[in-house]
Amino acid sequence: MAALIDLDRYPIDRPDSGPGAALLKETRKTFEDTSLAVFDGFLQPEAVNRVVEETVSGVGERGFRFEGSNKVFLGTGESGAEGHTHTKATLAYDLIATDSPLKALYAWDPLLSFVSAVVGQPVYRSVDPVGAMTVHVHHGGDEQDWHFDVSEYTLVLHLLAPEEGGVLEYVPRSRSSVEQHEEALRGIVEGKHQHLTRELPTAPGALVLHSGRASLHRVTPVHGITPRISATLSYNSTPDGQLNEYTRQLYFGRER
Ligand SMILES: O=C(O)CCC(=O)C(=O)O
Ligand SMILES: [Fe+2]
Repeated sequence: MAALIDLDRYPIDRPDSGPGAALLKETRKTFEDTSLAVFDGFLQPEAVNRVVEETVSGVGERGFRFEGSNKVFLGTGESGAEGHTHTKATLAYDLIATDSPLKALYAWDPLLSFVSAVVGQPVYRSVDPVGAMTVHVHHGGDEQDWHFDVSEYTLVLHLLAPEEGGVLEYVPRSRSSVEQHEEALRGIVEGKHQHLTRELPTAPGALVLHSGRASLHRVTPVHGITPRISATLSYNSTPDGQLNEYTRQLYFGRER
């Protein structure tokens, strides 16, 4: 794993060691306060390059290009944030190479234990055959509009940064207020509540943990010739967590 992850900086495999325990303690606190945790330079540069290379060829051959708009509450068909679009190319889990570093990372139990310890409850990898872990490519002009995820927790790996844009905007634990007050959603979408919103530019090698089912988020429009590439690893607090057919059809062009 040391070839993939900077384990000196992030000793997630040694939670009982001094540095491992300190990292866990600090991350738990940050996640509790903000429902976010960001680890810059988590992936080794070599691993980042390898995944970018395999993605660029894979997406051309096997990727699915989605062009539409999100419904805010994914899977319910409910809308709310009109006027924004969602376009990107996605490589589904079953189309990512078996020997990809991404699959090794997702299968690595210390990472699962770390996520569980940070969020404060046992989590399970998604069992979705298509969407458990995916790679996303946003080209110039692409964006992903405001939404809540189907999955409870997500690890996002930043792999390639565009020249401009492609910022993850994230409104921590905003779901109940958005569900209860129509104007809360409108305010966020119209940028009136920017003080609530965290903004994370794409930083290749960074790992981001978020709770996307509880927190409204989006990826701002990408500009320039370099695409934005990211991977998402999904987790739930139940062992049977997966996407619904609506979401699979939307993002992968097939129901399973
Ligand atoms: O940063 C990304 O590419 C994915 C953003 C997102 O919607 C998510 O992680 O759920
Ligand atoms: Fe999301």
